[in-house]
Amino acid sequence: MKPEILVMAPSPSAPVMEQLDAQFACHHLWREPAAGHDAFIAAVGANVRGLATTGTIGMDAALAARLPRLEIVAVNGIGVDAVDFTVTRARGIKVTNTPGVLTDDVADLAVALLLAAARRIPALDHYVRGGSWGARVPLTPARTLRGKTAGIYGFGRIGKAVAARLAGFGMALRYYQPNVVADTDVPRSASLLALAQEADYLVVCAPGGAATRGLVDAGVLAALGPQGTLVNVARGSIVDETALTAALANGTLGAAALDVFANEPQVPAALTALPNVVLTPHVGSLTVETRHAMGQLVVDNLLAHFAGARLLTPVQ
Ligand code: 8YV
Repeated sequence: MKPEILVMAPSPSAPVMEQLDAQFACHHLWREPAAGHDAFIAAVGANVRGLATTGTIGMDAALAARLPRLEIVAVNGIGVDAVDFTVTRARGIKVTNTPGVLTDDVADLAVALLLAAARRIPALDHYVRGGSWGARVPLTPARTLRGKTAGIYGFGRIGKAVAARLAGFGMALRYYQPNVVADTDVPRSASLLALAQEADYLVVCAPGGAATRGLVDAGVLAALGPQGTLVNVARGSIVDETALTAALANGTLGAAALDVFANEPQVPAALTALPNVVLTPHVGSLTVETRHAMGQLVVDNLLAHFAGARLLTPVQ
Protein backbone atom coordinates (compact mmCIF):
# COMPACT_ATOMS: atom_id res chain seq x y z
CA MET A 1 0.00 0.00 0.00
CA LYS A 2 1.41 3.37 -1.03
CA PRO A 3 1.33 6.06 1.67
CA GLU A 4 -1.48 8.56 1.16
CA ILE A 5 -0.43 12.17 0.77
CA LEU A 6 -2.36 15.40 0.35
CA VAL A 7 -0.90 17.66 -2.36
CA MET A 8 -1.84 21.30 -1.83
CA ALA A 9 -0.36 22.79 -5.03
CA PRO A 10 1.19 21.44 -8.24
CA SER A 11 4.86 21.64 -9.18
CA PRO A 12 5.55 22.97 -12.70
CA SER A 13 8.04 20.09 -13.02
CA ALA A 14 6.40 17.15 -14.82
CA PRO A 15 8.98 14.66 -13.48
CA VAL A 16 8.18 15.79 -9.92
CA MET A 17 4.45 15.28 -10.45
CA GLU A 18 5.08 11.89 -12.08
CA GLN A 19 7.21 10.74 -9.14
CA LEU A 20 4.60 11.88 -6.63
CA ASP A 21 1.90 9.93 -8.47
CA ALA A 22 4.14 6.86 -8.89
CA GLN A 23 5.36 6.67 -5.29
CA PHE A 24 2.34 7.80 -3.28
CA ALA A 25 -1.43 7.61 -3.31
CA CYS A 26 -1.88 11.32 -4.02
CA HIS A 27 -4.94 13.38 -3.19
CA HIS A 28 -4.56 16.50 -5.32
CA LEU A 29 -6.47 19.23 -3.50
CA TRP A 30 -5.43 21.88 -6.08
CA ARG A 31 -7.43 20.07 -8.78
CA GLU A 32 -10.64 20.74 -6.84
CA PRO A 33 -12.52 24.02 -7.06
CA ALA A 34 -11.97 26.10 -3.91
CA ALA A 35 -15.60 25.61 -2.89
CA GLY A 36 -15.03 21.85 -2.77
CA HIS A 37 -11.87 21.85 -0.62
CA ASP A 38 -13.67 21.27 2.68
CA ALA A 39 -15.59 18.28 1.39
CA PHE A 40 -12.46 16.86 -0.29
CA ILE A 41 -10.41 17.05 2.91
CA ALA A 42 -13.32 15.57 4.87
CA ALA A 43 -13.40 12.64 2.45
CA VAL A 44 -9.67 11.83 2.35
CA GLY A 45 -8.15 13.42 5.48
CA ALA A 46 -8.44 10.44 7.84
CA ASN A 47 -5.81 8.38 6.00
CA VAL A 48 -3.40 11.12 4.93
CA ARG A 49 0.12 10.46 6.29
CA GLY A 50 2.05 13.11 4.32
CA LEU A 51 1.36 16.70 3.29
CA ALA A 52 3.08 18.30 0.27
CA THR A 53 2.57 22.03 0.70
CA THR A 54 4.09 25.39 -0.22
CA GLY A 55 5.90 28.13 1.66
CA THR A 56 2.82 30.33 1.65
CA ILE A 57 0.10 27.71 2.22
CA GLY A 58 2.04 25.79 4.89
CA MET A 59 -0.23 24.02 7.37
CA ASP A 60 -2.38 25.69 10.00
CA ALA A 61 -3.88 24.10 13.10
CA ALA A 62 -7.30 23.73 11.47
CA LEU A 63 -5.88 21.66 8.58
CA ALA A 64 -3.70 19.61 10.93
CA ALA A 65 -6.78 18.74 13.02
CA ARG A 66 -8.37 17.22 9.93
CA LEU A 67 -5.32 15.02 9.24
CA PRO A 68 -5.17 12.82 12.37
CA ARG A 69 -2.59 10.35 10.94
CA LEU A 70 -0.25 13.01 9.57
CA GLU A 71 3.46 12.16 9.97
CA ILE A 72 5.28 14.65 7.75
CA VAL A 73 4.83 18.10 6.22
CA ALA A 74 7.08 18.60 3.18
CA VAL A 75 7.24 22.32 2.33
CA ASN A 76 8.12 23.25 -1.25
CA GLY A 77 9.98 26.38 -0.17
CA ILE A 78 12.55 27.71 2.29
CA GLY A 79 10.08 29.66 4.44
CA VAL A 80 8.20 27.60 7.02
CA ASP A 81 6.39 30.50 8.70
CA ALA A 82 3.01 29.22 7.48
CA VAL A 83 3.47 25.91 9.32
CA ASP A 84 1.99 25.75 12.83
CA PHE A 85 4.94 24.39 14.80
CA THR A 86 2.94 24.23 18.03
CA VAL A 87 0.91 21.47 16.39
CA THR A 88 3.80 19.68 14.67
CA ARG A 89 5.86 19.61 17.89
CA ALA A 90 2.96 18.44 20.00
CA ARG A 91 2.12 15.62 17.58
CA GLY A 92 5.69 14.71 16.58
CA ILE A 93 5.01 15.58 12.94
CA LYS A 94 8.19 16.06 10.91
CA VAL A 95 8.71 19.16 8.77
CA THR A 96 11.06 19.55 5.79
CA ASN A 97 11.82 22.51 3.52
CA THR A 98 14.01 23.21 0.46
CA PRO A 99 17.09 25.16 1.55
CA GLY A 100 19.97 25.95 -0.80
CA VAL A 101 18.39 25.16 -4.15
CA LEU A 102 16.47 28.45 -4.50
CA THR A 103 19.08 30.86 -3.11
CA ASP A 104 20.50 32.10 -6.41
CA ASP A 105 17.20 32.62 -8.21
CA VAL A 106 15.66 34.52 -5.30
CA ALA A 107 18.81 36.67 -5.01
CA ASP A 108 18.67 37.31 -8.77
CA LEU A 109 15.09 38.53 -8.48
CA ALA A 110 16.00 40.81 -5.56
CA VAL A 111 18.68 42.42 -7.73
CA ALA A 112 16.36 42.58 -10.74
CA LEU A 113 13.74 44.37 -8.62
CA LEU A 114 16.34 46.74 -7.17
CA LEU A 115 17.57 47.63 -10.66
CA ALA A 116 14.02 47.93 -12.01
CA ALA A 117 13.17 50.42 -9.26
CA ALA A 118 16.47 52.30 -9.49
CA ARG A 119 16.30 52.70 -13.27
CA ARG A 120 12.45 52.84 -13.38
CA ILE A 121 12.26 50.14 -16.01
CA PRO A 122 8.46 49.56 -15.88
CA ALA A 123 7.80 53.29 -16.40
CA LEU A 124 10.34 53.46 -19.23
CA ASP A 125 8.81 50.42 -20.91
CA HIS A 126 5.46 52.18 -20.70
CA TYR A 127 7.08 55.38 -22.05
CA VAL A 128 8.33 53.60 -25.18
CA ARG A 129 5.19 51.51 -25.79
CA GLY A 130 2.91 54.48 -25.20
CA GLY A 131 4.65 56.65 -27.78
CA SER A 132 6.10 59.18 -25.32
CA TRP A 133 9.55 58.75 -26.78
CA GLY A 134 8.35 59.58 -30.28
CA ALA A 135 6.50 62.56 -28.83
CA ARG A 136 9.76 63.65 -27.15
CA VAL A 137 8.23 63.80 -23.68
CA PRO A 138 11.12 64.91 -21.37
CA LEU A 139 12.67 62.25 -19.13
CA THR A 140 14.08 62.77 -15.65
CA PRO A 141 17.45 61.00 -15.14
CA ALA A 142 17.64 58.14 -12.63
CA ARG A 143 20.30 57.93 -9.89
CA THR A 144 23.38 55.74 -10.23
CA LEU A 145 23.96 52.77 -7.93
CA ARG A 146 27.68 53.58 -7.62
CA GLY A 147 28.49 54.73 -4.12
CA LYS A 148 25.03 53.97 -2.78
CA THR A 149 24.50 51.68 0.19
CA ALA A 150 22.43 48.50 0.17
CA GLY A 151 21.23 47.45 3.62
CA ILE A 152 20.33 43.79 3.76
CA TYR A 153 17.88 42.78 6.46
CA GLY A 154 18.36 39.06 7.06
CA PHE A 155 21.85 37.83 6.25
CA GLY A 156 21.33 34.11 5.65
CA ARG A 157 21.95 32.30 2.39
CA ILE A 158 19.74 34.60 0.32
CA GLY A 159 20.91 37.83 1.97
CA LYS A 160 24.55 36.88 1.41
CA ALA A 161 23.86 35.98 -2.23
CA VAL A 162 22.22 39.38 -2.73
CA ALA A 163 25.25 41.08 -1.14
CA ALA A 164 27.67 39.21 -3.43
CA ARG A 165 25.72 40.38 -6.47
CA LEU A 166 25.38 44.00 -5.35
CA ALA A 167 29.10 44.24 -4.56
CA GLY A 168 29.58 43.81 -8.30
CA PHE A 169 27.54 46.98 -8.87
CA GLY A 170 29.96 49.06 -6.78
CA MET A 171 27.53 49.46 -3.89
CA ALA A 172 28.53 49.71 -0.25
CA LEU A 173 26.96 46.96 1.85
CA ARG A 174 25.63 46.60 5.38
CA TYR A 175 23.39 44.05 7.03
CA TYR A 176 21.26 43.61 10.09
CA GLN A 177 19.87 40.55 11.78
CA PRO A 178 19.72 39.74 15.50
CA ASN A 179 22.57 37.18 15.36
CA VAL A 180 26.03 38.34 14.34
CA VAL A 181 27.27 36.60 11.17
CA ALA A 182 30.88 35.50 11.66
CA ASP A 183 32.03 34.64 8.13
CA THR A 184 31.57 38.02 6.43
CA ASP A 185 33.33 41.35 5.92
CA VAL A 186 29.99 43.13 5.51
CA PRO A 187 29.47 45.41 8.53
CA ARG A 188 26.46 44.80 10.78
CA SER A 189 24.30 47.78 11.69
CA ALA A 190 23.20 48.22 15.29
CA SER A 191 19.51 47.66 14.54
CA LEU A 192 17.02 47.45 11.70
CA LEU A 193 16.28 51.16 12.20
CA ALA A 194 20.00 51.99 12.00
CA LEU A 195 20.30 49.86 8.85
CA ALA A 196 17.45 51.81 7.24
CA GLN A 197 19.10 55.11 8.23
CA GLU A 198 22.42 54.03 6.71
CA ALA A 199 20.99 52.51 3.52
CA ASP A 200 19.71 53.88 0.21
CA TYR A 201 18.21 50.46 -0.61
CA LEU A 202 16.78 48.23 2.12
CA VAL A 203 16.56 44.64 0.85
CA VAL A 204 14.39 42.37 3.01
CA CYS A 205 15.65 38.76 3.04
CA ALA A 206 14.62 37.80 6.60
CA PRO A 207 12.40 34.87 7.59
CA GLY A 208 8.69 35.55 8.08
CA GLY A 209 6.75 34.60 11.19
CA ALA A 210 5.96 36.07 14.59
CA ALA A 211 9.52 37.27 15.26
CA THR A 212 9.60 39.60 12.24
CA ARG A 213 5.93 40.53 11.81
CA GLY A 214 5.52 44.22 10.93
CA LEU A 215 9.12 45.12 11.87
CA VAL A 216 9.59 47.20 8.72
CA ASP A 217 7.20 49.83 10.08
CA ALA A 218 6.52 53.53 9.52
CA GLY A 219 9.65 54.48 11.49
CA VAL A 220 11.94 52.20 9.48
CA LEU A 221 10.44 53.45 6.20
CA ALA A 222 10.88 57.09 7.26
CA ALA A 223 14.50 56.33 8.16
CA LEU A 224 15.06 54.88 4.69
CA GLY A 225 13.78 58.21 3.46
CA PRO A 226 12.49 60.10 0.41
CA GLN A 227 15.47 58.96 -1.71
CA GLY A 228 15.29 55.41 -0.32
CA THR A 229 13.94 52.23 -1.89
CA LEU A 230 12.50 49.16 -0.18
CA VAL A 231 12.99 45.77 -1.87
CA ASN A 232 11.17 42.74 -0.41
CA VAL A 233 11.66 39.16 -1.64
CA ALA A 234 11.02 37.52 1.75
CA ARG A 235 7.53 37.73 3.25
CA GLY A 236 4.89 40.43 3.05
CA SER A 237 4.20 39.99 6.77
CA ILE A 238 7.57 41.60 7.63
CA VAL A 239 6.43 44.98 6.25
CA ASP A 240 3.55 47.09 7.56
CA GLU A 241 1.84 47.33 4.16
CA THR A 242 -0.48 50.15 5.21
CA ALA A 243 2.46 52.23 6.45
CA LEU A 244 4.38 51.38 3.27
CA THR A 245 1.55 52.52 1.00
CA ALA A 246 1.18 55.77 2.97
CA ALA A 247 4.94 56.42 2.93
CA LEU A 248 5.13 55.88 -0.84
CA ALA A 249 2.07 58.05 -1.46
CA ASN A 250 3.25 61.00 0.64
CA GLY A 251 6.92 60.88 -0.40
CA THR A 252 8.31 59.79 2.98
CA LEU A 253 9.76 56.83 1.05
CA GLY A 254 11.05 57.09 -2.50
CA ALA A 255 10.15 53.75 -4.07
CA ALA A 256 9.46 50.07 -3.44
CA ALA A 257 10.01 46.89 -5.41
CA LEU A 258 8.00 44.01 -4.01
CA ASP A 259 7.67 40.31 -4.79
CA VAL A 260 5.71 39.48 -1.65
CA PHE A 261 2.61 40.93 0.00
CA ALA A 262 0.76 40.74 3.28
CA ASN A 263 -2.33 38.98 1.93
CA GLU A 264 -1.34 37.19 -1.28
CA PRO A 265 -2.66 37.12 -3.94
CA GLN A 266 -4.49 40.30 -2.91
CA VAL A 267 -2.50 43.49 -3.48
CA PRO A 268 -4.14 46.67 -2.15
CA ALA A 269 -5.44 48.94 -4.91
CA ALA A 270 -3.78 51.87 -3.13
CA LEU A 271 -0.43 50.16 -3.76
CA THR A 272 -1.02 49.17 -7.40
CA ALA A 273 -2.13 52.74 -8.16
CA LEU A 274 1.25 54.20 -7.18
CA PRO A 275 3.79 55.09 -9.89
CA ASN A 276 6.86 54.53 -7.67
CA VAL A 277 6.42 50.78 -7.14
CA VAL A 278 7.52 47.69 -9.08
CA LEU A 279 5.40 44.62 -8.34
CA THR A 280 5.91 40.92 -9.10
CA PRO A 281 3.63 38.02 -8.01
CA HIS A 282 5.86 36.06 -5.57
CA VAL A 283 8.10 34.53 -8.23
CA GLY A 284 11.57 34.59 -6.62
CA SER A 285 12.00 30.83 -6.98
CA LEU A 286 9.86 30.44 -10.10
CA THR A 287 12.35 29.15 -12.66
CA VAL A 288 12.13 25.77 -14.39
CA GLU A 289 15.38 24.57 -12.85
CA THR A 290 14.77 25.75 -9.30
CA ARG A 291 11.16 24.58 -9.09
CA HIS A 292 12.33 21.18 -10.31
CA ALA A 293 15.07 21.04 -7.66
CA MET A 294 12.63 22.14 -4.95
CA GLY A 295 10.02 19.60 -6.01
CA GLN A 296 12.65 16.86 -6.12
CA LEU A 297 13.58 17.64 -2.52
CA VAL A 298 9.90 17.37 -1.55
CA VAL A 299 9.69 13.96 -3.22
CA ASP A 300 13.00 12.76 -1.75
CA ASN A 301 12.11 13.88 1.79
CA LEU A 302 8.74 12.09 1.59
CA LEU A 303 10.42 8.95 0.20
CA ALA A 304 13.07 9.03 2.93
CA HIS A 305 10.45 9.42 5.64
CA PHE A 306 8.28 6.54 4.48
CA ALA A 307 11.38 4.34 3.99
CA GLY A 308 12.42 5.06 7.58
CA ALA A 309 15.59 6.78 6.33
CA ARG A 310 17.12 10.08 7.44
CA LEU A 311 15.38 13.17 6.05
CA LEU A 312 17.42 15.19 3.56
CA THR A 313 16.46 18.65 4.73
CA PRO A 314 14.59 18.49 8.06
CA VAL A 315 13.39 21.61 9.82
CA GLN A 316 12.40 19.74 12.96
C1 8YV B 1 7.49 29.81 -3.08
C2 8YV B 1 8.74 30.68 -1.01
O1 8YV B 1 6.68 30.85 -3.45
O2 8YV B 1 10.66 29.40 -0.62
C3 8YV B 1 9.76 30.07 -0.12
O3 8YV B 1 9.67 30.26 1.09
O4 8YV B 1 7.98 31.49 -0.61
C4 8YV B 1 8.71 30.31 -2.44
O5 8YV B 1 9.84 29.74 -2.94
C5 8YV B 1 6.62 28.72 -2.63
O6 8YV B 1 6.92 28.13 -1.44
C6 8YV B 1 6.48 27.75 -3.76
O7 8YV B 1 5.90 26.58 -3.44
